[in-house]
Amino acid sequence: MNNPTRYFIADIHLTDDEPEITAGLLSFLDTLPDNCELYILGDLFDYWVGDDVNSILHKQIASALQSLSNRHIKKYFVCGNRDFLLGKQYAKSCDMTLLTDINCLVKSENSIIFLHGDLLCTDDPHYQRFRKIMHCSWLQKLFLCMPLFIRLKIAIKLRQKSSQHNRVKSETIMDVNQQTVVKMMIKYHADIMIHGHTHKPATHVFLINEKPVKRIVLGAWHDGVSYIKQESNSDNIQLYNHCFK
Ligand code: LP5
Ligand code: MN
Repeated sequence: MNNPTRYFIADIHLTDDEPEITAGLLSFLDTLPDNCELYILGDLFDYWVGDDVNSILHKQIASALQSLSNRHIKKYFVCGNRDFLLGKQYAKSCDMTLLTDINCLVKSENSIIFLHGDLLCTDDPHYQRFRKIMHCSWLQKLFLCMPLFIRLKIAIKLRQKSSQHNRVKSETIMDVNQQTVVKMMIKYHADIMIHGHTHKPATHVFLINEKPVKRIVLGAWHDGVSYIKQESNSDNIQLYNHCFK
């Protein structure tokens, strides 16, 4: 069976305040070849407080993603720690499939596992506890019932708190835990792991049971494009980073 060419991106952090990032994403989408697949691994938006927001930015992105369907490009979305509330209604307006936190693409015997990446930061118990609370479905439902101005206030407060906390956390605490990576790769029989979140684009090669495996980390889009391309019907998978044109 023919596998399509696959593209992976994460951590675009779209916001009204940085139109050059939006423009960068829109031109990247234009360059995608027909019939490929696009996997968005979370933090597409800087924060998401509900599908009902309906801003110009949200509509512009939905329309750009939706129009990729005319070129038979399938879109998949894994939520990040900023946009975990992005729901079915918005996904439908983008003609994009919502995926679960951890996903596998099966190659011949092994697989590619992909996720946002925050689940791998297990040296940071404060964040993992915070994440569990944020993912409580009753709390999310309650939050989504609140008036928009209150939701926005809470999101801005959480962002401020997060920045304060991050300023005093060490780089190591905010990076992935290697044992967690290995455990997850073994569990999913993966020889390639793809994630974002840490904003540290790199390809790490290491051994699991004496077999070389790869962890490819996508970069954030603050200054340019970062994507992974897996060639159609091939094991060739590469990370690309370049400045916005
Ligand atoms: O996002 P980033 O890169 O700054 O840091 C992340 C972790 N921080 C977060 C928080 C998000 O940035 C906030 C997103 C808002 C989403 C919209 C609102 C939806 C609300 C839904 C309610 C159900 O994810 C950060 C990690 C870092 O990545 C690296 O991994 O360190 O983790 C933290 O900062 C968590 C703190 O360490 C602990 C929690 C502090 C929370 C304080 C609560 C204050 C309550 C105020 C409420 C009004
Ligand atoms: Mn993130």
